[in-house]
Amino acid sequence: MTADDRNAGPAGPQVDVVVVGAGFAGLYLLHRLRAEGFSVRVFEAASDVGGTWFWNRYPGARCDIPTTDYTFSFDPELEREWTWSEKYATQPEILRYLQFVADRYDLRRDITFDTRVEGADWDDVAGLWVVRTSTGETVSCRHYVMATGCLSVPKAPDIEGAPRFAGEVYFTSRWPHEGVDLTGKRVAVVGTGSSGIQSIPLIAQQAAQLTVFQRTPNFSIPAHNGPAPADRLAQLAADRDAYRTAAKWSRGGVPAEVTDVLGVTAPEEVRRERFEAAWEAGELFAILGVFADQGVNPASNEIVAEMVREKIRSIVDDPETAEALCPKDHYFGTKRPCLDSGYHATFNMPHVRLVDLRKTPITTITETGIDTATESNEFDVIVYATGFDAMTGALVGVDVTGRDGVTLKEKWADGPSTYLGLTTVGFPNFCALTGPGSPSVLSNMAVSIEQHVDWVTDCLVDLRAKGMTTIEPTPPAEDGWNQHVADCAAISLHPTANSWYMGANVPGKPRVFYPYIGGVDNYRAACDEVRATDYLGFRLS
Ligand code: FAD
Ligand code: N01
Repeated sequence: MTADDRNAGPAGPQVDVVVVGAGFAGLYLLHRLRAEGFSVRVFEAASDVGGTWFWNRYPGARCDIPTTDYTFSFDPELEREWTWSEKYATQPEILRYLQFVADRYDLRRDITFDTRVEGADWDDVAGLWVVRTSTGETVSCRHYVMATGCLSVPKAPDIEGAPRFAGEVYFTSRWPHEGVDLTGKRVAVVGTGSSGIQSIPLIAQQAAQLTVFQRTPNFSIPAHNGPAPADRLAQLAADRDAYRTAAKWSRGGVPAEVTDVLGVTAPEEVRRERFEAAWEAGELFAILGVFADQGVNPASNEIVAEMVREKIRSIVDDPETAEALCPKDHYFGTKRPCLDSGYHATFNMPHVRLVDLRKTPITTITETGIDTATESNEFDVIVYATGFDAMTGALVGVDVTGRDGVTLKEKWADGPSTYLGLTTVGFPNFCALTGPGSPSVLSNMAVSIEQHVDWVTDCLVDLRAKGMTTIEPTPPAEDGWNQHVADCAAISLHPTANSWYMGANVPGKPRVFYPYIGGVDNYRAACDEVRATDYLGFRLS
């Protein structure tokens, strides 16, 4: 691209690529595209880089994939320059890391902060996207990439009376940067997903009274946090490349044992031994892989689920509270299991109480507190840990208009439809990183993000080399991929749960299984094959 092109105005692209979002994905994409000589503008709604780790500053916020793996691997030098202090780093440390990455590669100079992308329109005649921002700026580009995150749009409070509460209100996903002093306060937490389960033990340390409003108990295992795992560090030290390659070709993006032990046929002592080892490891993919068949066979799944419930009953003193904390309405792993630090034991503290909303639902939030079917409670603070409009919220939240004036929101009204979880028919030169139909939230996102960024960048380099300017998937390729995504989900237990993976947490959201459950390894192979076959399933022009 020449300087003239860059300043060409509506008739020509001002930049090659506009990227939305400056989290893990947007940062690495900017770095790679720039290194390949593309001109790039990144727009970010926040005032700095970090994405998830910029916004989610609640007490106890940490990663749940070990830092040996939840980290960029594209540059061995970067890996040498950064040492993680813990197995599961806290939010401030992960944010510092992403800030360090931004500084190290001088990324901020191409990022416009405090700016939301509000719309993007495809101009079929010019073969360009025209991107509109909240500051009134309009930028035209050849390629438009949304690195807007799967868990970046908080779910709006959907509880009767919520706006009436006159006390302090906080969302875990938008925690104030200056922190919150809860000392001596009567605090309510609504929600017991990963955010609630991570924050509740720390909130309990400060609050005078803590009441946890639980609609669905979640499976949670102790993180056993501490120093970075010695075995993984040793493997990395011995052969970093081999370790990273193993991660790329694993099912979940973390090198992990693949077992052929079936829960239903294994002797009791083998079951127990395998479960206890996974419990002690405190790692997601260990507990999800106790048995080869736990993700597909209800009987095998129940063995793991009941062992987790036994642990909960052994930790929580009050039998009624313990039983209420035992998940029974979904199979283990069909909602993302949580990794906690003292969650269940928190309910043994005298000032902490669990309200089981299945027995006594919230009737309304009042000016002074929360009323349930049987009681009125007064609070100084309500904390909402109520989750996100996941996977598609940030994508359809922007007015993206493709060919023939069809918006992404209209096209996906009955659920997302993609080719490779990256692209969609009718939207040429458009990509959504870690979008629906890709392994994304079921995997170590650091690995999945690097894979998507590398594929997209390589694709743009290939297009340029061929003298092509436009790429769009074909309808049969998209139909085929959608079918494959649905088939993989259908043989698993996942679609049986009312999870955010199914869009079940947002009223009115289409109920389909959003991510691709076929594995990081198989997904990578599919993407590699498409590239090797000269972009089979795409129309290039
Ligand atoms: P994000 O980090 O979400 O960044 C997207 C950015 O896009 C945001 O900064 C947002 O402000 C911006 N944006 C969105 N829309 C617009 C717009 N229209 N205009 C301008 N800017 C916009 N994953 C793991 O693999 N392991 C973990 O341990 C893990 N822990 C997590 C803990 C929490 C609390 C949460 C919420 C998620 C966690 N995840 C984890 C998932 C996590 O989201 C990803 O790992 C990763 O950080 C996503 O990076 P991203 O760049 O794709 O998206
Ligand atoms: O959100 P969630 P989250 N009334 O949707 C409840 C990642 N993450 O922010 O299950 C009452 O899981 C809701 O109840 P129910 C991770 O991928 C990772 O906690 O719908 N309750 C549920 O209990 C995770 O999966 C970490 O019945 C209401 C909770 O709120 C994802 O982000 C940390 C309600 C929401 O749980 C989302 O996690 C944090 C209502 N009206 C996040 N509405 C790590 O540990 C909702 N709820 C790395």
